[in-house]
Amino acid sequence: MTNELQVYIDGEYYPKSQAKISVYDHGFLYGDGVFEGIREYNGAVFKLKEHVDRLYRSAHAIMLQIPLTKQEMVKAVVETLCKNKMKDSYIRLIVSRGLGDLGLDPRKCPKPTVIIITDTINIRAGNAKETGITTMFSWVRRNPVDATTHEIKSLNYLNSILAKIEANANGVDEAICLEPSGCIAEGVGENIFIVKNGELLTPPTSTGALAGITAEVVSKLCIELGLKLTVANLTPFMMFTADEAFFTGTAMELVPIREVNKRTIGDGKPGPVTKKLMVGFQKVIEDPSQGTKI
Ligand code: PXG
Repeated sequence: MTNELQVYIDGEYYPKSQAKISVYDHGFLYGDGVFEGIREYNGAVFKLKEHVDRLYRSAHAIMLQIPLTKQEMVKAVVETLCKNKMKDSYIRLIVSRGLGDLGLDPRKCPKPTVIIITDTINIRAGNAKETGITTMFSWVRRNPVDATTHEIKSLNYLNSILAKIEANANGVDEAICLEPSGCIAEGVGENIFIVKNGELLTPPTSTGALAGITAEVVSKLCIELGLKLTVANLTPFMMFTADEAFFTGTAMELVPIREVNKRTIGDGKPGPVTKKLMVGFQKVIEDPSQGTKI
């Protein structure tokens, strides 16, 4: 039990094996809560402010009052990382509605539960960055924007999980989710970009996609590198006939897509625009000024 990772729950630290919450927590009973996934690179938390801001926006949208100020949340994240002596980690912030009874009424939950996990994540196949990954359009449509939209980073991820199950069942690396009218929204936990004639295209958040922080980094990189990026509705046909495509996300980082529903994208190899952005992205994450030093 020595050297076990310590998990923050409501201001106290518990060893990973003892870090538990009540079965009456509405995060567990109803998926009522919000979360963030953040990376720490070489002792600096990447875009911590942006992730904390998004956490509070998600909470605001579900009328959940986080019992810490943003500054206190940042301090708690840094303290948890220091306690675990971590330099490269994956940080999971979770704020659930908290302990209640078996009725779904959030008013039954007087105090939200705040959890900070600092661990590692690996969702990519070993050589995904070199070879690219295979994908498929899932039959599971993204929830409409006037339902449990993925614009909110909520604890309701069954929509993404159903799509992921479909990819797994078909022996494909990742699923792509379409929005109700059939345009492309995003991956299960990644934003998506395509390249056509040297220019980039990505879907708007009105497809119910999350406004990704990695996608934002990539759009800034496009400006720096003089690449044209347009936010536009993308049809499955546009994806089939793209020259290049890639996913962005905190966990996935920037990963080329080489196939969609058995159609090869471009020549099936990471293309020049994707490669250029991957090099640029690596530089950004290695730049300590982009992160919060712990
Ligand atoms: N779309 C959705 C639905 C997400 O959940 C992204 C896009 C990418 O956003 P960022 O800000 O990370 O660039 C996400 C991110 C996990 C996990 O298991 C969570 C995400 C991605 C991958 C894994 O914690 N969410």
